[in-house]
Amino acid sequence: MTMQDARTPENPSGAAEAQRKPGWHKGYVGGSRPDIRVPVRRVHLTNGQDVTLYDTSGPYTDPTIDTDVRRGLPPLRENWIISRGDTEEYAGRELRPEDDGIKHTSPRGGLKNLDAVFPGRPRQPRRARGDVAVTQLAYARRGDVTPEMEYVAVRENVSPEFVRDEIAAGRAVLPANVNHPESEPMIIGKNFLVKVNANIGNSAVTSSIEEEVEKMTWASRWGADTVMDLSTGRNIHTTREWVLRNSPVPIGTVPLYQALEKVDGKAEELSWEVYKDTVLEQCEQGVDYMTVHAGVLLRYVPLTARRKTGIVSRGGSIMAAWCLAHHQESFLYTHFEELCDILRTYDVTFSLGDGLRPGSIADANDEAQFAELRTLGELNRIAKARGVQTMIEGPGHVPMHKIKENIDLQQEICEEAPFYTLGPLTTDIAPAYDHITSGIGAAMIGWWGTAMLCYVTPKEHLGLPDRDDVKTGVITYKIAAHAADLAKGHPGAQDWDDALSDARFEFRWEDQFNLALDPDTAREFHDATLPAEPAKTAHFCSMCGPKFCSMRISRSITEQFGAGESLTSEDEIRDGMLAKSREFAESGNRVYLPLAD
Ligand code: IRN
Ligand code: FE2
Repeated sequence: MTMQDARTPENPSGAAEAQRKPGWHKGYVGGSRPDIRVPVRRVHLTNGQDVTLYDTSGPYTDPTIDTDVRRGLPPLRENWIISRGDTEEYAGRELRPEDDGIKHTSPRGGLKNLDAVFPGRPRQPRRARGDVAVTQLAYARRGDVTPEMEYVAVRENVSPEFVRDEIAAGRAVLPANVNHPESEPMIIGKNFLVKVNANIGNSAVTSSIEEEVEKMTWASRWGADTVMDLSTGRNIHTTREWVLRNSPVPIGTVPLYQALEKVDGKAEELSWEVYKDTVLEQCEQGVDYMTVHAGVLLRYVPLTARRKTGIVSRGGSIMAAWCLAHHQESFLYTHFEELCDILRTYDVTFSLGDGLRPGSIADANDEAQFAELRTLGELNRIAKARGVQTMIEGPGHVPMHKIKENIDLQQEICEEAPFYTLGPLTTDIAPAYDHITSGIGAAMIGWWGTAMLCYVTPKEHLGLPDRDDVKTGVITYKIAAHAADLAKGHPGAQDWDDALSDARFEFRWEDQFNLALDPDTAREFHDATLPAEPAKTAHFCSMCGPKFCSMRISRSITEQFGAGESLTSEDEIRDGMLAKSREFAESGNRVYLPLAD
């Protein structure tokens, strides 16, 4: 993107912004080989400096790449996957009408033209040659540094060997299905930047395929590091295909939801066969990680009976119903090893689901939740032994004083496997504001070691998020994640804050907007009270006006007494204030100050 190009990630068309210079452009940082080019966001400041930020927005913000949702993104990782020589193409599982949530009996059929599932380039699924692990975990344990590992090392500003060792230890995962070559490698682990996931998904009543693809690109544009497609109902297979082929971020799913569709929503009719078939379908499509609620055991279900809100996890309640109907341990638990052996031949990462997470403050950290956590610890060891990358989901509604205990236990029981947390929501009293009730918990748990935060939108408990809710959820969670990065002392995390603070202190309004997580809203709020263009260079904002602006006053004092000296004397401060007061009067009580340069 040139400096003249008005396209920005917030405004891909550039239409309305034609007059304004772009606040940032897409850049790339190279690796040891020409095909490792790590995207970054370079914010241009008016003082001539650049600030480089992590970028999740994918090729959509690179005007040199011609993106077309009907064709899909360029398969960035394809050569890396092929040249490892341990995978092969194969015919793949045959698609069936019910894959798209349409029953055999439906008079209108479904998936009528299978070629039309996705119009892009023809693609055959790929899997391991033989029953071996083609996972980043297996490579890391062998001592290999893959191009994917090097890519995330550049992204995170650490050494490739450090990335490899964290993956080998099971402390981090790099979700990268061999059938999702379009994805830009990223890493989830407590010794890396805290990541954010955004959920999308259609419902029976609303939302089209295009809308879901648009929600995915929208979420990654605002900083979502992964996206989960939680679609149910019609077009489920086709929607996922479009999302995957166009997604620069790893995609997660809950295969159980689709399996349930295939048995008409009757939990007791689920079986290992239906489930396994659905997992294979999604592995072949390229899903990078899957939530598996294998920790819900028959004997844990009664533990939820006296809870205030019982079982609130969708997957958890489906599995509890199955266990009770059959009076057996679930097929997810009894076939877990077989499931591992499937996932490792595609490099699909486990996200072991928290089916018994509390749904209210009253139920936090109870026996049901911790019993399941112990089982997840056991499953984590099995998955790791079979070469499958694994993270652990938690913990729902948890008040602030119980969060530390929760994550400490998870880290101990699951041998530091990445914790992937929903919130936690720290109070139940604010429906419509649960992005905030949960953002508080997310910041705390991120600080204490959560690797990825599952966003919560203002619509939580109330309805399906629309585009604005997705943005609000992502921004809220980026705040929590970054606050956690700062508290953890992640190297370089504070550079962003420092750049924004400098811009604020020096009254560089444009720089403040461009550095903001949400430049559009920051600019809009400012313009609502001070719409005139000169106000953006005026040395105050409308909050306290020219006279009482604390930044203005302390800046004047700094200028007067020199930045190095400490202002200990009250007299000096009062003198400074008096001088400024006189200066203001002498300048004719002028509201706008001319720019110094
Ligand atoms: C994350 C942590 N705990 C739960 N999650 C997310 O909740 C998970 O990643 C997935 O998006 C969703 C699964 O919800 P149920 O089926 O557990 O309610
Ligand atoms: Fe909830």
